[in-house]
Amino acid sequence: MARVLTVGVCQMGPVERGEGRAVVVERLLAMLHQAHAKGARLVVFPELALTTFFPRWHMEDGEELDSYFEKEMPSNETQPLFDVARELGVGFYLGYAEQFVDEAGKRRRFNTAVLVDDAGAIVGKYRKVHLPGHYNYEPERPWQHLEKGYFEVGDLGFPVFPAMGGTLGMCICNDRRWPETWRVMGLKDVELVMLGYNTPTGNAVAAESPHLRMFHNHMSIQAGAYQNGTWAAAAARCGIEGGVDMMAGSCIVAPTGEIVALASTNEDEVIVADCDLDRGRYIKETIFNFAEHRRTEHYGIIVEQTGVTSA
Ligand code: CDT
Repeated sequence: MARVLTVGVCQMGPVERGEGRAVVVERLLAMLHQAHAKGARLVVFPELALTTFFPRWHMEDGEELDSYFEKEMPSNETQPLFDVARELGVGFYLGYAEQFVDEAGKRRRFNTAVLVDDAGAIVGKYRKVHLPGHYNYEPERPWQHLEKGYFEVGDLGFPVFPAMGGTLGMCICNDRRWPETWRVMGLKDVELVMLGYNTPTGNAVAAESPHLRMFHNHMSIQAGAYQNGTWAAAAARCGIEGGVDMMAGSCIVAPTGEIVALASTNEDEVIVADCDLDRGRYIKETIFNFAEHRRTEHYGIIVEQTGVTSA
């Protein structure tokens, strides 16, 4: 019998600087209800979904920057998401800025996503590994991308979780462009990769058309899905936010690499697809049968070096 998980992707229009959590959570709840009405049992929200994409602004490490981080999950403000998830029986992926103090008394900050199941319990956590952008203010840029300055590199690897009847994995935005992200989860037999993204339609430092940037967005997700025989569900933040045009194009991709659901607007929108979690099995057993065909004796360089060397 087919293992069908109906998945919803909740694309979000802009959230402005300083906008409160309560308004954002109301929007997320409205989409959770819409997705449920369309039959979804699991939904994906964007990266840093609770606030504006604050790394586009340079902030001295003070009160404003601190205000974008969640000190607990759930909190008073986010608890309604967990309650409604339980009431409706709909799990969710939620991206947010995580802050805590570790055992050594050190403040830690990560770009994080949690997986909440249909009982409203956190069953998985992921911290973004591939942080794009730069560490310090760069005056020549039309907007900043200070993820490297504001977050630490994730320390949890790329775990997968048995949940919602399948094997589920997570990544965040820029991670989708790296084949290593997908292959590590592929080697753990992942069946659905969830991700949220905040991607400007323009390149801040080079000429690149919005069309090409959308092509790279979808190509990365489609290739990652196909080459690992997994579903992928990707939720965008879109529209003009903080004066920057953010890319839409939220999608659900089958293990064949085909886009089976695609957002058609530049604002809050829910798309849904029935995902047969066994759809990728034939891919995993034939063309990408890893045990049969991978040649790890030739792959050492992939983990031994980061940059390119010339002959
Ligand atoms: N949020 C995020 O990871 N965005 C990047 C754009 C980076 S441009 C410096 C992305 O890969 O979409």
